[in-house]
Amino acid sequence: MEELIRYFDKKDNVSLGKLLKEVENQTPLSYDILKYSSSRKGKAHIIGITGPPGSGKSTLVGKLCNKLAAQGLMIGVVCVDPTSPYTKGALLGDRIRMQGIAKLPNVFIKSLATRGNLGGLAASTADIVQVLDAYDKDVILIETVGVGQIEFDVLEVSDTVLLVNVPGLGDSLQTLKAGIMEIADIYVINQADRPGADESVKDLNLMVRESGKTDWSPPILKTVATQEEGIEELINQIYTHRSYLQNSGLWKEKRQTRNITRLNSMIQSLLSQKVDDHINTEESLQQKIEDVRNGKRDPYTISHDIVNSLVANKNTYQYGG
Ligand SMILES: Nc1nc2c(ncn2[C@@H]2O[C@H](COP(=O)(O)OP(=O)(O)OP(=O)(O)O)[C@@H](O)[C@H]2O)c(=O)[nH]1
Ligand SMILES: [Mg+2]
Repeated sequence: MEELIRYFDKKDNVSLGKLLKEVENQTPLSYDILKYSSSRKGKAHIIGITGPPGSGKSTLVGKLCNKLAAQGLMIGVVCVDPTSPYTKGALLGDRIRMQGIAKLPNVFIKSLATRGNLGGLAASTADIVQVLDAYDKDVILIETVGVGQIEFDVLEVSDTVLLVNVPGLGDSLQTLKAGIMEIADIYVINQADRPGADESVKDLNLMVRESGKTDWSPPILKTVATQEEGIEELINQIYTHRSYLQNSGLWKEKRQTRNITRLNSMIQSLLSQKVDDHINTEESLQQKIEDVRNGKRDPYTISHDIVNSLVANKNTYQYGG
């Protein structure tokens, strides 16, 4: 543990990289890293950036990083690379790197692969963000493509969600999952140098006003990421949203909710591990399981039997961690 704490205190990108690698690979050490990092209350503003492939998320992240880094902020970037058949996302991290931000000393970039499992990444993204937060980052930017469950999981860990679209919304809106519209706190029409940007802003305005239920009315901004146009205004709106969260109490509430979500998911995973161990070691269960396999007994009854026998054995299955 002392050595871990030293790593945390070093505050350099090499040590941070090592800690994150352990967490990403879920090594035995990752448990201690997460335990310790959750005890260090971070201050990071967590920003999720989502939207259809090619809308300019990485370019925007690069420009945001440049400006925020120039303000002296410590920044963490997480690129979620969905190795899904829908996207060519394996290059996300590289594209951000190409924006030149990897050279900035106060910007740290972490690419995460999904191991081909939609949604399977969720816990790990939250873990990575937690470690970055504990490592005193001021801002954490998470880029994810607008596809499937991963996106919702990633956005759940975000304080502020940016939805990046391109002009010609009619088409791109259809590629977005239902529900994603309501998650966004700031709408960006990027590539506003292309025709139709104003119409898209109008269309979005209608949609957003229809679904508006909270005190926050999401702004709709135009940007040309490649030309660095509209980035200042975007940063202003990000800060405005942060103030809104803090003043309304939502900032605190989101963190409390995440703590409970984490508690629940840890309980689930510990329990499921216990059940697996129990099934593998309890001789008396093997015949019952075989009977379920052969259709002689039903899984409804036997699942209860297994859980009941685990509970009856609870003293021999205490958790030592
Ligand atoms: N014309 C124009 N092109 C842009 C703008 N912003 C980004 N691009 C270009 O659009 C392409 C895609 O940009 P990325 O930043 O990689 O988009 P992305 O959303 O990260 O893409 P994925 O990660 O693949 O989903 C690149 O060729 C960019 O140079 C813009 O404002 N105007
Ligand atoms: Mg990208």
